[in-house]
Amino acid sequence: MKLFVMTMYLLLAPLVIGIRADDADQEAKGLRDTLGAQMVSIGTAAEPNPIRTDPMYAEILARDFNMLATENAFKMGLMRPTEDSYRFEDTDFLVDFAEMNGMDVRGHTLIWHQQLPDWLSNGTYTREELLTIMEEHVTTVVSRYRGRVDAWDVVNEAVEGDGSLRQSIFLQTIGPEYIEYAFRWAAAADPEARLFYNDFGADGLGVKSEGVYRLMESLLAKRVPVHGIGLQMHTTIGDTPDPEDVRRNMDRLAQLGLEIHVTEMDVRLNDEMGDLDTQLQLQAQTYRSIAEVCIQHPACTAFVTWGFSDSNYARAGRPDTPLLFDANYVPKPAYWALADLFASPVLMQCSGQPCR
Ligand code: 9MR
Repeated sequence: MKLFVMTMYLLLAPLVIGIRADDADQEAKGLRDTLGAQMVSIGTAAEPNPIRTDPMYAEILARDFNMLATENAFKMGLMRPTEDSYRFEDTDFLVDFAEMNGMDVRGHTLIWHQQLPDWLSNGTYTREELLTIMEEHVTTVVSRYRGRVDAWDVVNEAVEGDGSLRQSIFLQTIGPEYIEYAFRWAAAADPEARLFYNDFGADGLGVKSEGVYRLMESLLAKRVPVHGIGLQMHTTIGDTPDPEDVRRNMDRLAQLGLEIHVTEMDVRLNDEMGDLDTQLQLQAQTYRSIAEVCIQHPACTAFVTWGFSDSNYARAGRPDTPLLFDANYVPKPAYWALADLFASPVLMQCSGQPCR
């Protein structure tokens, strides 16, 4: 028996080692280098603590991605312990890390109705007072990182599922103008930064994406400095937007002159869709099909996943397995699907148009 196993090992070893060598080459290279010629950034959301404490996390982050989206660190609830103070340790750390590793930064996010500090959500403010708080916040944060944060999610998730504006503290206290104020203050604080509106559930076509489109149209008609739109792309296998609808949505947003980022892609599994292997293959296909739409679209300049490891601790405690690496940082089929797509020579031809 032992002899049989040894013989089989010797016969198969070159094959096995050969496959591993290819995989190892890709892993050593990283997605960002494979994608290089496609002129699309490949990003992921990241947290400061895993970078500080887990060398493997930091290594993969810098090896595979050339854009770092701040998952939580810029949110007001973390940044503003009191009305008079700012906490910049984590954002400084993330921006430094990105710079040291040749990564662009997506600053997420300046104005959002969630993760607000208690002093703000429990306070009672007049319209003028809340405008002053917003102006001070946007101006202070954007000025501090002027020239270092490449793209800001200036306003996040301001539209409801039915396409109307969300009834947030900002809308109720200030009115719909809070959105344009935020963009104008951000532009004044860093005229070079790319300023984005970011939302979920508006990736393909439908009532919400129609509402988001109309919001963008009206902001641009008022010459509000909004440069881009973030399609978050939180999905579940079996319930993902049709890639052709995403393409059509990108087309109309691009016609408004907007740049497009896929900003928070993750793909949750669903046990109703088959055994684990089947689900992982569907997950891989979903990542690939959306990334392909982005790469092929002239206006889509970044493809960003919402974290990269399924490890609970690396994902701020969210118990899903929707990302490119498993909890032990082993690349999943989704990783290989992206690597294969990014290496595809066909896509590098830029579809007969000038390469971006
Ligand atoms: O990933 C973020 C998680 O760690 C936070 O607890 C959560 C708080 O609401 O926010 C998550 O990120 C969200 C992002 O900021 C905006 N779009 C939806 C994201 C996933 O929930």
